[in-house]
Amino acid sequence: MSDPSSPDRTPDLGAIAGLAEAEAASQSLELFRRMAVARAFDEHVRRAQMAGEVRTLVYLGVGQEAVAAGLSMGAEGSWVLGQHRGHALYLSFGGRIERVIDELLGMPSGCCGGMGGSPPIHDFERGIVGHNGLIGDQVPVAVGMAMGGTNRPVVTVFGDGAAEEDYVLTSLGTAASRRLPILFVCEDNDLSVLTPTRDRRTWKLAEVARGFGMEAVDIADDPWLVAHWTTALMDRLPAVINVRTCREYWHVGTGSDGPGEWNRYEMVKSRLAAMGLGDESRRIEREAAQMVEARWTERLQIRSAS
Ligand SMILES: Cc1ncc(C[n+]2csc(CCOP(=O)(O)OP(=O)(O)O)c2C)c(N)n1
Ligand SMILES: [Mg+2]
Repeated sequence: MSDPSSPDRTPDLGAIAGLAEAEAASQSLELFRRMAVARAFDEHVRRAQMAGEVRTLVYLGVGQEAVAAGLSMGAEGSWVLGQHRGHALYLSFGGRIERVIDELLGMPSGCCGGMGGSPPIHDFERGIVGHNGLIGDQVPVAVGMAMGGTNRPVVTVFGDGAAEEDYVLTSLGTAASRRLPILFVCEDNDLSVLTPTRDRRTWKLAEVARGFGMEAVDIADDPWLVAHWTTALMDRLPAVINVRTCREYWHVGTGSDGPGEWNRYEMVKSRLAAMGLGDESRRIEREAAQMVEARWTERLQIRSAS
């Protein structure tokens, strides 16, 4: 029986040599910009919650931002339906930042009127649908959208825990049988709350998907690799991408159990430096942090004045 946790949980799973180096510098820097904005955002949310400015429950995706960044580079213009840990997905797909800040600050101008908090953040005009908290339920909803016929492809993102829900597995089967235009992306951090995959199941999602007759890949969260497979598979839907990634903070809230198994963000920065893009990436990182800080300050002032 295969062990889904090991030895596949490596930062090099599925690596394709020369992929990053073959990419145009502007694309690589945009990929990193999306990661930097998402990371600066969630680090700010963490500090804001610790300072008492954000009171709602927050699901931080620090460590996992390469998945949304890579995916958004290859699936621009799609409907995207994510799960509760969705700030990076929202921002990478072009969700308006003030609407999510206002939501987390409990303001009526937030994307859910300040009543929903972290999971249901959405920006329908940009094709981003939020989550209601029932793990994996976005997957059958996304399949329904693809079945109903939309003017754009559908992408749905879910966790490795959600992959075990009966309605997620039957949704994969339905999409495979009907050849629906949908990309399933499992953001596989190896954890369902605190339970690692090896204590929950023996099977691998990519193998199950292939059994249903869909193309599927199992890769690490190298953002160039995620973008590569997203672009390739968008022409061959339905398909599944299982992405091994690492969560740096607790399931919910701001706590930490120490560093993840690998630090993709630092790895990407080192790679950019080796490609001669170190100065640009440092500038992008600085500007991302400044933009995030400025927007939070502005929204807090609006909240105080109202
Ligand atoms: C149907 C359902 N069952 C259980 C829960 C409780 N629950 C909330 S998050 C979670 C774990 C989800 O793990 P995963 O899908 O891997 O996402 P991650 O938190 O790792 O991003 C569980 C079991 C729930 N919200 N909905
Ligand atoms: Mg998980």
